[in-house]
Amino acid sequence: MAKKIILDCDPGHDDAIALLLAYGNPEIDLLAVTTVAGNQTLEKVTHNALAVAEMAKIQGIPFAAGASRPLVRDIEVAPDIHGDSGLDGPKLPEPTLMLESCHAVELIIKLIMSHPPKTITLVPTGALTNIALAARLEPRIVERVKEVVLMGGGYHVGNWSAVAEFNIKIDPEAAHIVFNEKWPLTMVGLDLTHQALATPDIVANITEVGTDCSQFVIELLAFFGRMYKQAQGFDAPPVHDPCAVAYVIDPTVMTTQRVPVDIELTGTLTLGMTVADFRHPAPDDCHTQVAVKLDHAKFWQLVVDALKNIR
Ligand SMILES: [Ca+2]
Repeated sequence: MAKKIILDCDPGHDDAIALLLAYGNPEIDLLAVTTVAGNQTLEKVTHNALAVAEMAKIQGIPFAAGASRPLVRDIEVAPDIHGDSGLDGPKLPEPTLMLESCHAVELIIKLIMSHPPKTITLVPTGALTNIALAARLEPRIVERVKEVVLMGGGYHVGNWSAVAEFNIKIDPEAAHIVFNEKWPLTMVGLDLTHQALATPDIVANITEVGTDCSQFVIELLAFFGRMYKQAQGFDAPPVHDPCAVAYVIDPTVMTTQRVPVDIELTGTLTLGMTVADFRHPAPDDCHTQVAVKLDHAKFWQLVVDALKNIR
């Protein structure tokens, strides 16, 4: 049976690829796409999500816009990685898909409460603002979702500070809520996603698919690669967000380790750090795990296969 997910994202080059992977993989039933301010403003990332839908000819899946800023802090965006539009590089098609009139948080709650318990996986690939708001507005969703598989954080590495990753750092209070609710939570953090490099052989494999969508992905990766080289010195860009979707499709695409994780909210140098406590074996009630080692070939094959399915 296909795995039902809600993708909560801020496209964003890697979010766009995550969306294409979710849509193009037959084992995923994409119930909805919701957006949150992050890589760019809510208006821009929502436009980008709809433009990706247009590119992939996605129809019949609801898209809804969510939070336009973090819970407590001022909005921070990432033009040094994603450009002024949030999805610089390819020419974006003009969207024709209409947004849902409701807020993303309402849509998330409605879907979870109207489906059988433990059937929906939340896949956040941006700041956790919408997910935190949903958990506070309708606490029953916490027991009802199957699991949360998020891209964010890092147990040994940061990118927006020495120890904090962007999605967590820009809304640490939301992350604190989401990591402390007792749903099963898998953190696909930078430790894992820095292994998901779009190396030249991968780019060649995607080029070979030979569709409009694969060409779109090539142009995304070209821009993303230039920015990652410039901003962080990577020779090939780490393609973070599709890793979370890939884990839902096939958990054997990565190894994981159960470990308690909490979010630093008061550190002078460590705000937004995902603090993983590896000192002891994980306690029985530990509901969090972190992604450790990626099967690079298997991961990229999932992406290529999904692109082949989108015509
Ligand atoms: Ca993202």
